[in-house]
Amino acid sequence: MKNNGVVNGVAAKPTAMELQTLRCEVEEIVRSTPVIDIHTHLFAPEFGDMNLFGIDELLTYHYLVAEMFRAARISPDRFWRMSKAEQAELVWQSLFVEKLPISEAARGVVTVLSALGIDSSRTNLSEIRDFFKTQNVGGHIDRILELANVGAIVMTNDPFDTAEMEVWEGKPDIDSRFHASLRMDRLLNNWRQTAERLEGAGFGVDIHMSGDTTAEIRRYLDMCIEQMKPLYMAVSLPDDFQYPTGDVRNRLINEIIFPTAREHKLPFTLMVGVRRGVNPALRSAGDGVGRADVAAVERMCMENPDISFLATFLSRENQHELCVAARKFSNLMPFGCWWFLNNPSIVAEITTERLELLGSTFIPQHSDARVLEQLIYKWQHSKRVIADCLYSSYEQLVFAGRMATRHEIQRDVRKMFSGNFHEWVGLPAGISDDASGFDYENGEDVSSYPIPSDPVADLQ
Ligand code: RAT
Ligand code: ZN
Repeated sequence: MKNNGVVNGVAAKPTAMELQTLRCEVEEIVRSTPVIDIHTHLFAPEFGDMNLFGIDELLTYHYLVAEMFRAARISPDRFWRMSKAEQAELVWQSLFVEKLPISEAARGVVTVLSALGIDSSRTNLSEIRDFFKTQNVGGHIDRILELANVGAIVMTNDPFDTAEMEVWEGKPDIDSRFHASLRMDRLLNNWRQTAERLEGAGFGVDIHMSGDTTAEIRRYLDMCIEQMKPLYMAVSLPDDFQYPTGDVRNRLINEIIFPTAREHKLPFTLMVGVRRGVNPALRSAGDGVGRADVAAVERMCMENPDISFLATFLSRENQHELCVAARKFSNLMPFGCWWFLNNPSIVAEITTERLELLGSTFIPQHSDARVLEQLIYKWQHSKRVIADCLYSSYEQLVFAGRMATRHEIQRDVRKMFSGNFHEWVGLPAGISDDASGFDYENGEDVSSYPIPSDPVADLQ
């Protein structure tokens, strides 16, 4: 295209071939750009049994358990009395054998198995189990990260979980691809029990937040931060969350979370709109969604301009408002298509909306993986959609009169898949590389990171 698409002041019409080339380029760049997965429930291998992988874990993922209850007529009571192996067999039978696995979570298992060379239509569950049994943990993690093209992972670390804290107290030498985040749910959503727990552990804490309570909780968190070196603090919040109010959660946020965020330069991540235990009998599969008030987050951003916030909302209805809020507050970073939104149709809608309102200044996705191999499908599926949305943006730009160069596309994609987060959390050199290896100052690729040839493409 001549003159960058503009001839005599009029945008030149691109040829079909030019658009096809652009499309291929965008798809290839999105596929081959490594991501920092900014929110997962995965654990580094040093956490032993908490590091979940393998077919039985994949099949008993709570997204699939919820779908199984619709497909198989079994009572929750009976299901929860089964062993994990029996539960996995029931999920396999009801969602993969008796039906085609067309839901997003079920298709995800098919994607994972295909990536590992297993044809799920011809292989029975015991053969699949044999495959996973023969994998060596270290090599398996490397292979999965390479297939998913994930360079770094942020775990969800609960400072109020006894088993997890025992691991941290042993000062493990954590696999450098895994980073911590400090999850505040038990503090902010379960204050009474957490206060009692801290009191039991010898901290001067009382449920009325009197005396030294604030200082004592801060002392505990400072110790955890010293141990875990988290990249951010995070909380999931209900759909009726409000700020500011005088309730205990608001007090804890103002008196503990914000001062801690300031002192340690930690962003605060808000995941808003979950309705926990809508159907408690389904346990972890029983949570639901509700439309939340984005203005509560706006007020937090407004009152705390020196704190960086990451935010994701669970309700589809909140997505547009979140984009508008981010336009008003540059200390707010929208991220991810969370949980019930992580379906191609909704990812497409949200990503397009964000590109239109925010350009490349957001983080399009996180995996929320709980089982290692889920990284493959969550990223492969999302990246396809994100590539489509990005291509549409660049195509419209061409029609407006500007062709994007390969370098410019790479710059955008790298920012969205790692650079924006990297900057947000101030990931210091040395903790981990920016997986993209991109030098934002000079616009050069200075990566020494081993970027797999084209792992996702190989799967398609
Ligand atoms: O997506 C999920 O797996 C949910 O169960 C939640 O864990 C959610 O992502 C959260 O972090 O609260
Ligand atoms: Zn999560």
